[in-house]
Amino acid sequence: MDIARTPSSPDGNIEMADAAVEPHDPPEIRREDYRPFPWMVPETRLEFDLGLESTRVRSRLTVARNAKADASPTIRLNGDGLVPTSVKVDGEPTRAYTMDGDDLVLTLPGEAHEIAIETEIDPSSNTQLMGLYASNGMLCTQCESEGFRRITFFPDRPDVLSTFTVRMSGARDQFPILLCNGNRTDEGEDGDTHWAEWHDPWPKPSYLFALVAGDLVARSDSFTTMNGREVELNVWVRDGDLPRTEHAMESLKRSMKWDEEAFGREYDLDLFNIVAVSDFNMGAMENKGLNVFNTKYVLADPETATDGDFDAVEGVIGHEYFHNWSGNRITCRDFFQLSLKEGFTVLRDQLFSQDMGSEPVKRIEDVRILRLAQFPEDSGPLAHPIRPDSYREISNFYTATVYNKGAEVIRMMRTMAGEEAFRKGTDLYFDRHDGEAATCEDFVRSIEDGAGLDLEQFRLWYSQAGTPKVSVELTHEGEEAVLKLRQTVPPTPGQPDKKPMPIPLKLALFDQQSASHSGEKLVVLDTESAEHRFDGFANKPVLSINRGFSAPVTIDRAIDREDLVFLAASDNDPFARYEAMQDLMVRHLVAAVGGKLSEEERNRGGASIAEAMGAILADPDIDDLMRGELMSMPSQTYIAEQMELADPGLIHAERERLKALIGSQLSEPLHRLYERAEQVPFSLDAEAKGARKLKTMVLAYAAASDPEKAAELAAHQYDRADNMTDRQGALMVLTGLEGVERTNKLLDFYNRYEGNALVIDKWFALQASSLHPKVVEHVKALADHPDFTLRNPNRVRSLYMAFAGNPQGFHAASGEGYKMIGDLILELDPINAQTAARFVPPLGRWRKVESQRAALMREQLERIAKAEKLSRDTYEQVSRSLA
Ligand code: 0A1
Ligand code: ZN
Repeated sequence: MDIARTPSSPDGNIEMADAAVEPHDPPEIRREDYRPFPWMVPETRLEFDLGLESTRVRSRLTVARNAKADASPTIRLNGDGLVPTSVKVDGEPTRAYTMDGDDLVLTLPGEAHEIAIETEIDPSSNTQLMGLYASNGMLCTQCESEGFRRITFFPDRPDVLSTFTVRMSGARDQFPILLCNGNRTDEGEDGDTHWAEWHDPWPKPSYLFALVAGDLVARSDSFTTMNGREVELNVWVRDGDLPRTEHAMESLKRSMKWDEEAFGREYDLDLFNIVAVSDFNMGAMENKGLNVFNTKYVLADPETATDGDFDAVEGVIGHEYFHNWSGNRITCRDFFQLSLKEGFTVLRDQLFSQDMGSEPVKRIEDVRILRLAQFPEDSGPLAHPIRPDSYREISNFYTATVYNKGAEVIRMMRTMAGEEAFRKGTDLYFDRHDGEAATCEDFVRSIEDGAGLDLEQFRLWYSQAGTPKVSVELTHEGEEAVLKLRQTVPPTPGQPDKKPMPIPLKLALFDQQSASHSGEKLVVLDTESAEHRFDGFANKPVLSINRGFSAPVTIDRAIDREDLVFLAASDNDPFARYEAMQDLMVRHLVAAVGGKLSEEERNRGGASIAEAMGAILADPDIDDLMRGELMSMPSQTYIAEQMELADPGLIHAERERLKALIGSQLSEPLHRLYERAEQVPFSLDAEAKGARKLKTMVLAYAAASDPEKAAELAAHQYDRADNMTDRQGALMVLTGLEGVERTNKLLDFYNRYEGNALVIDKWFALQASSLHPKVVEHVKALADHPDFTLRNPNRVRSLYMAFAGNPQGFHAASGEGYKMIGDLILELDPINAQTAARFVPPLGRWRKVESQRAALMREQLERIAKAEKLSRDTYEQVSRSLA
């Protein structure tokens, strides 16, 4: 087997012990091998002659020896698939360089030199969407993590910071808009071509470089910063998309204001540009002063975007903007420190969204994402600490662990310090490390010093993988409540033994009669086991623990069902109420799937869950957005996580059965709720959003209990919808049902939105994630649809990621679902390795699945591993999944 990319020195900042490596075994890069780069690059000048098929790049780097590094006469400039057409040192052409794999290595005699290199690239054939590529006739870049080396030779590592000046020229009619980082300093025309010169005054690593050239139009606005700096804001899109940019612009202004208020961070250029592109591997990218976004996170209007889409746009705009400080002003020393910028920035975007909308609902959503994406990662073959120790391909480490668990880890520091002290810690961090390429350790030390917190043992959260489990037991003796806690951190690949970690648990002890408690407490469990005594309880209180999800752990609590019902109805912490409802359902489902309940017990258990939910439907003190959360059932993935070995077919069947039981027992109040919600006119305020959430929730329960009635209601909702939330919700339910309305509405939806790529993505995703028993056949047919293409990551994800997350299809007992994903990975790998590798983890969970399916999943991994050529991305994920 061969690999598509050369293995030598995939990351220049870590010196390789041995460059001659087997091509089918790409080298492992280790964090502990970090060495500072021997050279500094104070100035970088780039000139681009732009063309879709051929772009010429001339670079001029001033380099000087780095006194803080071991001296070396050679300088390694990373490249990826580049051929130098000219190399000069101090103005003199030279042939005295060597190619080491894809890298260009020069020997430099003096203390400081100028290196000039020319390359020529073909953006139109760049299907990996890394480096400079063409998308819909425009040119754009993606450089994180190692894309800059596909544009020109450079020390492509985050600890080499340089000041960039860029001149770009191209055909005026083809590329009327020319954008780059920083400020535009000059522009001009030369016949049919025009040019622009840009200068970014802030030194930055190459991964933050960006360039965009194309036929774009902007929504423009301005923002005045807290110190009176006037900033020009633009959201650039293709003609026709302009009406859908208002929400993005408003979100940007809210982000700028919020970062000043919440973290004291002010924007530092006179211009901030956002560009939307339709071919993009991820969500968006924080390039200095020129954020590049997937269209999915920019374009939104009520007709084509759901409430969830609106929230996502706001969150991602915030996330990228917040990177200007947590990521750009302070960047990462190496990519092992990725969580330094990503974990912190996710926390910042979560807090922003909490402040813009409903705090408890946002918290529940974030915990749901963590459980859906990160918990399975942490309990599987790809588990890694938030600061990994090694990698073969860094693109594989843009994970839920680095991002979402990383955010939870910093959130715990905030919880332990308190908000005010935490802010002192972040102020100190921004102050101390401004302009540097920092480490996670730098961050922790700043919080320690600024907040006055001892985080010595807490650092284990950065080095140990795996989700800790906390066993909880509450007993009552005399007037005392005794709380016994015990933690275990499960073994993960390469980490068989773990040390106890500090786990901050917010808790309250409820008096059942008065449904009140005498104040929330914070207990930090930092030993394997601990006991806490609480005085003054004549009767045994009810324990509410891990309130607000204060720690990213699983709680195994010995608690009566009645107490859970009490908490679901009466806890004053909305998250704890949600958790109690989830717990009630998870316990029931795990017992039912495990064959531990008789028919009668299953019905009785289901009936009592429905009763608890009935109380939630009737509670006048909850808003509808929260009600929707309390009504939602635990995901199939989360239920499977609670079991040693999961049978996806059985879990699905039991979950549907419980849904049907709730739907029929609560049919009347659910329909009353629906009728009430139907009266609320469209708006983007919380009340109307809550009403829309309830309507689709009711339809989903009805679809399980009374499919005919549900189809009728859903068809009606679809027809009278004046917004995408209602229309998509109705179509989601119909897509899972049999019948003529399914066909009609799917056809109508397609015809209505043909040509709108983001909505057609929804059309694919709805069918691929549907509960319909023939979903496998549907997805096969959709793969042959003329609108399907492997070249567009959004389209690939809308069909196949939706399918891989659909237990009905992916886990079909025949193994067909696994084979479809296996086929996809093999076909996509040479086109877009990064996206292909993201489909490996679903197959990698085979160890947690019953033996017959597990064998079929493994078979696909083995088939992929045997492929003649495989990217480093896919190779790493497959080999780790099989190990
Ligand atoms: N730093 C970005 C994520 C990102 C990473 C890699 C990319 O390459 C395809 C693109 C974006 C963020 O956290 O938003
Ligand atoms: Zn980020």
